[in-house]
Amino acid sequence: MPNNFNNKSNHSWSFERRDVAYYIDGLNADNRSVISQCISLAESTQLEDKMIVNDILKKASASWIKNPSTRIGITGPPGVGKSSFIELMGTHIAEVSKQKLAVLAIDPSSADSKGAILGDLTRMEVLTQQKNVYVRPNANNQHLGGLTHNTATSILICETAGYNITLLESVGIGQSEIQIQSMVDIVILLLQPGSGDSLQGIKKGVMEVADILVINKADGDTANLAQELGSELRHLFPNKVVLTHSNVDTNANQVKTIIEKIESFIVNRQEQRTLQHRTLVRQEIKAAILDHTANTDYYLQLTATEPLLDYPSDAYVKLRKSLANQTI
Ligand SMILES: Nc1nc2c(ncn2[C@@H]2O[C@H](COP(=O)(O)OP(=O)(O)OP(=O)(O)O)[C@@H](O)[C@H]2O)c(=O)[nH]1
Ligand SMILES: [Mg+2]
Repeated sequence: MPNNFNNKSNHSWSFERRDVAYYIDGLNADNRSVISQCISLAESTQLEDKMIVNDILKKASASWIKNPSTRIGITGPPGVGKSSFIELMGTHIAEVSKQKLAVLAIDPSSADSKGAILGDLTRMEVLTQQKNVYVRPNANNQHLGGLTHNTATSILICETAGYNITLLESVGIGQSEIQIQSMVDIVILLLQPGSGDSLQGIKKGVMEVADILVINKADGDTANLAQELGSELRHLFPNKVVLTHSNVDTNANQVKTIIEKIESFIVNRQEQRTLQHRTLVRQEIKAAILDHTANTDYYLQLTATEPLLDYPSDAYVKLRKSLANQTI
């Protein structure tokens, strides 16, 4: 039954809120529209929406606990070839393994062009036609830096619907506060030769976080440069897997090798996930405070009874005090 909530949301989505059973049935039936609706609810900043998602995950916990997906993060600078790589690797996984694959991609062009949702859908043309693949092309909801605290919830929603491999695209690491390594089992960093800033532009810490370094565009004019960068990185990071690869030249395509490496990496996920859980919960706490203060116009509340003192940190102290008086 549709609920009569006031459908006011910071994010634009245009369907009615339904009861939890509707969403759970849809997820169990792998209904793509319902998966997308659930992810939109997860991305909302409205408490009512978050409560529905919470309820879905609680009631359907048996599904996602039983079906933890292998979570693979694909990151790298803009234009390096992440979406094209996901198209290739995802299609290979979907065809060969017949596993259910969820792709949560970032389409940076969506922020400035109306037809942008089609952008990544065209880049992932073959992949989106696979029956066992779900693609969410604008998984960041146009959030600068790529990931939000909601992405982890979106992964759980896909797992509830039976998706057992998740590919997560993010634009760069170290740029946004929400780090890809807090929500995946393995990080693949794509780099590009010949851009001049290939090494300088990427902080060493970012390299450390990556499990596999892939130098993309090892084809045509950039083939030699890619090999050179590969040698340099192997020298700098002797314990990392460093591979050169091309999305367009089949002779330089290393997708199969990369998949083998991924499989050999993922041994004990549980320990890592326990650590990630702590990070994710901290991110949720921060986001809850931000959303609450934004949605309730906290400034007005703070100043309703007495004016703020002339120094802005008074707002901080008042908020902290009011939180300290709350019970959970
Ligand atoms: N020569 C060559 N071009 C490639 C390769 N992979 C991708 N490209 C091209 O590089 C451009 C960017 O590719 P995308 O796959 O959209 O890159 P991306 O990293 O997802 O880009 P953003 O999402 O915008 O950060 C496109 O024009 C691709 O055709 C490759 O292996 N070799
Ligand atoms: Mg992309």
